[in-house]
Amino acid sequence: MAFKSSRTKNLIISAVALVAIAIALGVGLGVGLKKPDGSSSSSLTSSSSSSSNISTATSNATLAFISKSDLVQAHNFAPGVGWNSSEPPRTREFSWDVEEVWGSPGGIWKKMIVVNGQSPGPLIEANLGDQLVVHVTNKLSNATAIHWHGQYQNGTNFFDGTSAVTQCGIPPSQTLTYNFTVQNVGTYWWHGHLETQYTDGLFGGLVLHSPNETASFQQGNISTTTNDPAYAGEVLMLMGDLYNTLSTELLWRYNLDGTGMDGQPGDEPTPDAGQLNGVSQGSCFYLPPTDLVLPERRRSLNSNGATLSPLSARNPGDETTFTQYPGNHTCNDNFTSTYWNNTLEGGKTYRFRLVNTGSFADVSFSIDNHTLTVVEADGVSVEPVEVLSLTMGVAQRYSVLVTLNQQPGSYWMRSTLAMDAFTYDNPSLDPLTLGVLYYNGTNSSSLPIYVDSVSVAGVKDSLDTSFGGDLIPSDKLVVPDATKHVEVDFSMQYLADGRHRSFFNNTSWEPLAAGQNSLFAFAADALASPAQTYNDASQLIVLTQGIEVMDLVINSLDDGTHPFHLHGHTFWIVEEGEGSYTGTALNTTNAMRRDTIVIPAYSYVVLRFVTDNVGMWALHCHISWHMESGLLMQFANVPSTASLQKLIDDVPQEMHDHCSLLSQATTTSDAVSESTRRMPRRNLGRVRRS
Ligand SMILES: [Cu+2]
Repeated sequence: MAFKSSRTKNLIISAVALVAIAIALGVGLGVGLKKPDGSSSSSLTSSSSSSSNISTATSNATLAFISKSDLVQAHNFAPGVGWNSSEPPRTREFSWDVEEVWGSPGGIWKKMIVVNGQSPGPLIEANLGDQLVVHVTNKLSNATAIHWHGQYQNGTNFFDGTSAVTQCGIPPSQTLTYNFTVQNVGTYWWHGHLETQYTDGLFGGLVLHSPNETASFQQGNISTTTNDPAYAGEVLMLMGDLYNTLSTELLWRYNLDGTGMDGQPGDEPTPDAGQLNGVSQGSCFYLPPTDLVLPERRRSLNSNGATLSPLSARNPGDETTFTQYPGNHTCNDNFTSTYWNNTLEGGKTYRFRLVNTGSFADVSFSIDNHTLTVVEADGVSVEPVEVLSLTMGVAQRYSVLVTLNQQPGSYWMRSTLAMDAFTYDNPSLDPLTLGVLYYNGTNSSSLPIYVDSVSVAGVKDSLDTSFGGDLIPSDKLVVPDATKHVEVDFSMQYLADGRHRSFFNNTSWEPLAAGQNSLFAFAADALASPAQTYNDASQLIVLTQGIEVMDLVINSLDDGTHPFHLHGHTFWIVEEGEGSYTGTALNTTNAMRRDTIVIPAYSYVVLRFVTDNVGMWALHCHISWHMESGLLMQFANVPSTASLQKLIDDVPQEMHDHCSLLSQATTTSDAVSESTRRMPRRNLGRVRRS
């Protein structure tokens, strides 16, 4: 749910100016808001409709503080170095500890969820056909699950990592070994898929190489001779929005009856900053207004942060002042604004792999004075198109080739959050996050000068990602004719009791009770009685027996844009238009394929996919707040009873054990958040928002 708000450039300019001043001063200035009265500090834990609250079950004193540089220090953002993409398939094994720490990626200390002390977490890089074995040990106080975005997981649906859909979650202090074959190539990412955990830092890159990777891009005059590699190296760019408040607190507030974030439940939390490979220019100039009770907050917004008082001296991690919602926020006084940067060789061409790892906002990317040649979208190679910038919805990816053909020097890389979906202003937010591209031999302590965007003849200002636009797959598959048609509407509504929820048709998804997941539950039912349908107040499951070619129509009845992701499949986009679908002829010529599509307001799309991948696959909006308010449905593919039986037989015993542990925890301890995850079923009489 989002209102288009018109914004002046003044806000942006003033925010840029503030950051510039911060950089000039070279310090993170701590200014703060008044301490809240604390009267509602117990609301989160006492609310039956709350999501998990990490802070209740872990003593803050036990959490480590990770410095900003350490968070990203060990990360590899240069995939492909010394990589052999044509070696025989092999097993690649990783051991991950998922843990909660205090971090300050945006200048303010917040609880984060990290892997091996890093956010973004470790890069996984592999070749087609490799076996990925990832031992994930959960050191959180809540369950967790890791999703491998865009992976087909054909035959291993239970390793898709979608909590309450394909697994029960990894209980605290338990380990799950994800073990699957790489069946995709291109640019992907992995992220937590339990509630909004990835919003707090639980994500990383997943780069999957094709044996003939460079050859596939030797077209469109990118390479002068067929023997030249199409690119000299790769750069991974994970970018997106950043929140300085723990996401479970924001989620609780987002859905809160009567008040929401800004007086309106369902108005999404406006981010506090952007990040580029974990580095942000977020600062402590203005603390998030989530500290405030509503009237106070509105005043603070109206005054545009003019009446800020200095941050009182508090120690981060101090239990008495720094725990639960509404909580206080403490500036990391050692925070200095920096830029993610890298140095590349002039005259050469590089493949930049761009990923929107955010939770809400679209992101635009550009490099001053340089042309981006788009060659991949969501793992699908596309005919090269030259642009100056492109915009990614949450969870979308692109590869662009960039030739360093300018004067040696330094150039800004710009990652800009789209603000048009934000329902209220956040004065601390600068939507622009900068990185620096240095030509080899340039003084890497000098920053680029600001330049105006320059038009280049024959180069489009921005990538047209709409239907019939710039994206044409370079591998033109024959699109099979549809054999099955399913139509769903989605909307965001208020229940009769005032709560805000999101719906597919009449279903607002809620995770099954702790210790359950729909794959295991469905499979048992389906094997016993294959003809069942599944559609109730909290689970909308489209069951397909046999292999069909599905046309899925999604009609948006909402005024915002939504990035929808289908697990386990790459779909063809065979139609898109305004309003709801009325049976318009479909266009399959050169239909683009991808796994995440942004659906504009009050529009429809028709997605075609083959239901040959056995298991339970989520389709959901990738905006964290929307999925968690119910915008998720599922496809149960049963190509054959035998394939489903085999899938269930292959489920590792530890996954069943984890379900048992979580259901036992529910009955014995309130400290485990699973016990409060399930919202009480209520009458779903709804009122359409006007
Ligand atoms: Cu959405």
